[in-house]
Amino acid sequence: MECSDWLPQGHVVLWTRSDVRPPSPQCWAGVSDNPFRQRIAQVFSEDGDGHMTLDNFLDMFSVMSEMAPRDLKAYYAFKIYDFNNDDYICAWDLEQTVTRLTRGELSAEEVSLVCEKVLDEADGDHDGRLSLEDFQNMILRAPDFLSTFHIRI
Ligand SMILES: [Ca+2]
Ligand SMILES: [Ca+2]
Repeated sequence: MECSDWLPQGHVVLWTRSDVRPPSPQCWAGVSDNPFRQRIAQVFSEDGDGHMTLDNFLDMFSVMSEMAPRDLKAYYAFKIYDFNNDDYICAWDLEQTVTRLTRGELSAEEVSLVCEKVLDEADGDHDGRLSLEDFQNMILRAPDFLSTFHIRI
């Protein structure tokens, strides 16, 4: 399993500590093949820059585990999709999200159509952007959302 293409340099060695059990290969596969891996690293790193400490790693893998409560996963998924870190998912954030999810297979018009539709359906208070509450309600209505969006957290 090749992880060095997304791991912050110099941090891989931490897993050689005997008191830390490395995540399963399946878990690594989910992250290293994830179009959001850069965002995930930013969200879980203390400096917001993708430089993760051992604690940050452990947090990340506990959120990604099957056992993590859905609300916790939703909270981190929200942070990951909030690209400009203003605590709302606006149309622009959604465009970044959809573009990554579809791995560039949609045209710009198709991407904005999808974003409009998501906003339309999920923007409960009609302020044109998704708050964490809007986002959580959307996930409640569509429980498959997190897995559909290829984020195994
Ligand atoms: Ca935002
Ligand atoms: Ca809203």
